[in-house]
Amino acid sequence: MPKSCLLIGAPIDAGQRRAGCLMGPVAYRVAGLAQAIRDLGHEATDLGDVAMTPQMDATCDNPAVHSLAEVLGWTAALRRVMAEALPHGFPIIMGGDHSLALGTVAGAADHAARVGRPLFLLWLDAHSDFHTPMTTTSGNLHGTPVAYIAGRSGFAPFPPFPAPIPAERICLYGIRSVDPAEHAALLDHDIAINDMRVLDEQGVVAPLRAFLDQVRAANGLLHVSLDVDFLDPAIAPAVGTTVPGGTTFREAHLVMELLHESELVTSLDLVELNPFLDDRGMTAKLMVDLVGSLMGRKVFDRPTRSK
Ligand code: NNH
Ligand code: MN
Ligand code: MN
Ligand code: MN
Repeated sequence: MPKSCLLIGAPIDAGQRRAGCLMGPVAYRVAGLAQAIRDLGHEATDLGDVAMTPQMDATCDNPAVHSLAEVLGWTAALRRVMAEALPHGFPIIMGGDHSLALGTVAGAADHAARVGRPLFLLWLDAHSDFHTPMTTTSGNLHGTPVAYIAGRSGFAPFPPFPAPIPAERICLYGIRSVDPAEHAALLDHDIAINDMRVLDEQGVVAPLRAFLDQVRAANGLLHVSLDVDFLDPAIAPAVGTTVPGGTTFREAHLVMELLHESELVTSLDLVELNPFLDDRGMTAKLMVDLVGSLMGRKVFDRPTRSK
C-alpha cells in the first residue's frame, strides 16, 4: 500500500553535548531520503525543519541537567507537529538527537487518544534511555525519553506525558548499555528488554515478531524510534555514543523488512545521526537504505508460485 510520507526536520542537539546532530536533517536530504521513498512508489513531502522557542524560565533540581530550556521548547514544538501530521500521513522525523522523542511520542500519544487506539513503542537503540532528569548523571536529556513515555515521575519541568504507554506496550531492542539507575528502574517495570544477549540467543526475528503480534492483536498504532547507535559502529560511525556489538547490516535490514511486512508502523524517528562524525556519508546513506527496507524495498521480490 503506497504511503504518504511526511518528512519533518528536527535539528536538535541540545539533548547531549557533542555538536553536530543539528546537521542530521540536511544529511538525510543530501543522502536522498525523499527520492528513495518515491522510488518505492510512495509519496514523500518534505515539510522542512521545525522551529523551536526555548522555554527560558524552566529549572530542574539536578544540576547536571543542561540545555533544559531548549529541550522543553523542542518537546512542545515536536509534540504539536507530530499530532498535526499523523492524520495526514506517515511522519518521518529526521533528527536531531534522541531527546526529540520526548515530543514526537507525546504527539503520537495525543493522536492515539484522539482516534481511540492504543499506542505501542519500538525503541531500536544501544541504550535504554530510561533515566529521569533526576537520575541522569551525564545531564544529557537524550537519555530520558523512554522513562517519560512510560510515565515515570521526576519530569517536573516537563508537562505530564499525555497518556503514559503501559510497560507491556514498550519494546526495547538492541540494548547493550544500561546505567545502574536505569537498570534498577527497569527491574520495576515490565518492559520487554531485548538486549544483545536475547538477540544473540534467539535471533532478531522471534522477539520482534512476538511484539508485532501484540500490536496487531490490539489494533495498535506503532511508533518506531531508530537510534543510529542501534547499528554496529563499524557500519554506522556517525554517532556520538558508539557502543560495540551492535546489529549488523543484515540484521538491521531484516528488522526493517519485518516491520514493512507487518504494515503496523505509523510513525518513525531517525535519531542521533551526527554527520560531522561520518565517513563520506556512509551512515546517512545506510539510514536512508534502512528506511527503504522499511518502506518495502526487497533484495529480490519473489513472485508467489503455485505448484
Ligand atoms: N545512558 C547514557 C546517558 O544517559 C547514554 C545515553 N546515550 C544515548 N542514548 N545515546 O541512546 O548519558
Ligand atoms: Mn490538519
Ligand atoms: Mn537513544
Ligand atoms: Mn543510543
